[in-house]
Amino acid sequence: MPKIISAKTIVTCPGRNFVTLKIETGDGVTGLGDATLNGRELAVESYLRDHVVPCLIGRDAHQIEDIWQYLYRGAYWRRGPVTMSAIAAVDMALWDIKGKIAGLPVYQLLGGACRTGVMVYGHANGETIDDTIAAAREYVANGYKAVRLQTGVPGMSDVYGVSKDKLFYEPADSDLPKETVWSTDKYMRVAPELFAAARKALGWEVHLLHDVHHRLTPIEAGRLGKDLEPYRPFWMEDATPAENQAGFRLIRQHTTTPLAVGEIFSSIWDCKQLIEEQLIDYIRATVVHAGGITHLRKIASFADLHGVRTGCHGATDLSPVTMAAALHFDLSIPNFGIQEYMRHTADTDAVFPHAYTFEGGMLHPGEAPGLGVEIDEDAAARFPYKRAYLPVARRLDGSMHDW
Ligand code: EZ4
Ligand code: CO
Repeated sequence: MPKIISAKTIVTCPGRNFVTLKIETGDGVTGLGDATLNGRELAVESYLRDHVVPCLIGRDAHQIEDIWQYLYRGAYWRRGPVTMSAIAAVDMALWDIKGKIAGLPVYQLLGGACRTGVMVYGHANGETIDDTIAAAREYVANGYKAVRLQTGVPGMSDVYGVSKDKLFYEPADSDLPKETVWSTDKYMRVAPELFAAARKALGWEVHLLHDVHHRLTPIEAGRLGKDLEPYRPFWMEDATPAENQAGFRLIRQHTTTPLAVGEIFSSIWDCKQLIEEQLIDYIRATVVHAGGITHLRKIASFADLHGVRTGCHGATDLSPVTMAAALHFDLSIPNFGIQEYMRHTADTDAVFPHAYTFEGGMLHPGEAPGLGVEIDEDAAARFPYKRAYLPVARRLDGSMHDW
């Protein structure tokens, strides 16, 4: 058996922080897992280093499901983003090892390809509607079939999804959480204007998406969904926080705009009701934050039974290791919907050389055995950890809102 003889964490900041787990077997086969939890990176790193790695030594790397169960049930303290990101990292690394030993890309181990490639969407953003549309045109010119649109809101200085550097939007950009101001009224007026202008300028062939980023109440989300309906968005994302899954019933009663949610979910229990009652159309749970490939497959199978498709989170805080794992998963499941794709910086790509490729609006994980991603540890060491937080949002009267 391929016995696990060592495992270590690697923290690096090639433009942003990443936590990576590297597992090695007695035969010298190595596997990588991403454990990055934006703004709380070191909590997961400690969880792995101090509490998980000692339990892995000597185990059979082939026993992916058993090790998953061991870490999930064995902790006693179940679920939550820290635990599930740590388990995810182990899971990814073990799939990577299994693929390398088999000489097969991971998607082959998951049942083989169900499609020729994975449709992705890019992020177009700008301070004004015109700037956003200009950015979207660039994506379309580069072959993208789907583009997410976010725009500045007049009277608000910082808006989620809008950045000065259009190519590499990175919200975790300050040493302590930046304080931003939020006005639901102003936002609710601009978003439909953006979509009206975008359809006029870009036509109807391209899929257009929008991320509300947890800012609305269910009835407000119903209103916005209705206002966006004439422009046929591919989805409205994270319209309202989803701790209360029943809240989505209210949105559903008011709009036919497709709903996506779940980038912050850590297990199937965060979306069981949403899926069972068909309150959403796309589940956004990801490999790194929802317990790895092993657990995400369960979520996807459950979703498939209820006509819900996947739309995995794929922002820059998910490392190339997660991106590769997501692509193997996306390629292999029947109910794939779309994959988010924010390009990483050149420094990040240099630290994580990878086999996945982009062509004609589609990503493909490549044919390298395992996940098809490596880590250049010398390069990683040149970029030490740098504390970075996501912003917070306050309403005009100073009270806290959801960022
Ligand atoms: O704000 O990943 O859809 N993408 C997003 C992201 C999230 C970040 C938080 O870490 O909502 O931009
Ligand atoms: Co989002």
